[in-house]
Amino acid sequence: MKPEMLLIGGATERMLSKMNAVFQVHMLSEIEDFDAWASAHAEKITAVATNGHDGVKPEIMAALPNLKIISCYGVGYDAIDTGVCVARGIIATHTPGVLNADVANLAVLLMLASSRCLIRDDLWVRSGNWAKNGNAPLTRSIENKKVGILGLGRIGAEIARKLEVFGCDISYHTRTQKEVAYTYYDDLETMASDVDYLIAITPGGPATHKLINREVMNALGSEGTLINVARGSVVDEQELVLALQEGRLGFAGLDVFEHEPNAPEALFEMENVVLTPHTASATIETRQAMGDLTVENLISFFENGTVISPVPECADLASIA
Ligand code: NAP
Ligand code: 8YV
Repeated sequence: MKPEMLLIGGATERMLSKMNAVFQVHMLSEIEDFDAWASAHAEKITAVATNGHDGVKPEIMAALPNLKIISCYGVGYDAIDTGVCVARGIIATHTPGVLNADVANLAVLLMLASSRCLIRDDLWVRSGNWAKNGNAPLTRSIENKKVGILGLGRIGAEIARKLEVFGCDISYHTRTQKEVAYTYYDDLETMASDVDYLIAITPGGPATHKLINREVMNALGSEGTLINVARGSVVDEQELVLALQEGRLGFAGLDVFEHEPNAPEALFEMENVVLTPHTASATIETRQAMGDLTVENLISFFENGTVISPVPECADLASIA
């Protein structure tokens, strides 16, 4: 008898074929009446696979009395209540490390695209503006600029390392100072007032909720650029729109938003803003590595009781599994 699992959200063909080989997979997207499905199957579900966006809703957690493992396709797991996991002895796993390079690449891409006005200049050529009106206005260089990174973990450190190539002067803000050569700020607003670019790459959740508020954006200023590859919740989005509209903040490169898949329409017309649809890790190579790790965590748990990459809150549970 294969163990039974619930798949929340999508999965690649590669993930599905590996999951189907080991598990009987129930797909939430195909369940029309959840309560009816739950009364027939919920007791047999011991595993859930999900992603950073969907997480596991409280009512689904509550409906699965024998859940033992939640495997998240993504490093950020703010949509999974780890307090409930620990209390119920459920191990949550995620996909740290394998996406660092591509997420960092998108942060650098957003910096370059916003400072070099990539979208405007692409349109300049396509629209015939070049031939009609001549050269596009000059843009700004990222060379030797001051960059403040909010969150210097696995990905933040990779962003810093990549920006060294551009001669950037790197500083960072985290709750605890790291053993690195970059300048540490224990106050985010002070760092924002000292830098040209502020890059957010922390986890989401209550501890980082709207850390980038009106004061921080004002401190970054009318020549400053905000890059957000963390979570929409880290930035006060209403204040972001106002700051850009009123010219208190100069530029923004945004991969994540408060109410995905929606982004504030006010941003759509802004030439000083570059938007991507939460695609920092969305390369074929990185998504394959994330998918493999997501499935390997599940299989490892059922084969030998261990997991490869538990979330920190569940590390103790994982070691006694
Ligand atoms: P990580 O290694 O755990 O690093 C998190 C960093 O954030 C640490 O330096 C941590 O330092 C800092 N931090 C946490 N809470 C903070 C707070 N309240 N104030 C200031 N700093 C805080 O995580 P990671 O692997 O780099 O991933 C970071 C996050 O990036 C993920 O959780 C996810 O939300 C986001 N992400 C987004 C995408 C995307 O597609 N856009 C892709 C991957 C990841 P301290 O603990 O010392 O504060
Ligand atoms: C994913 C992410 O796109 O890893 C993360 O935290 O935000 C992205 O890599 C997300 O998990 C949705 O699957």
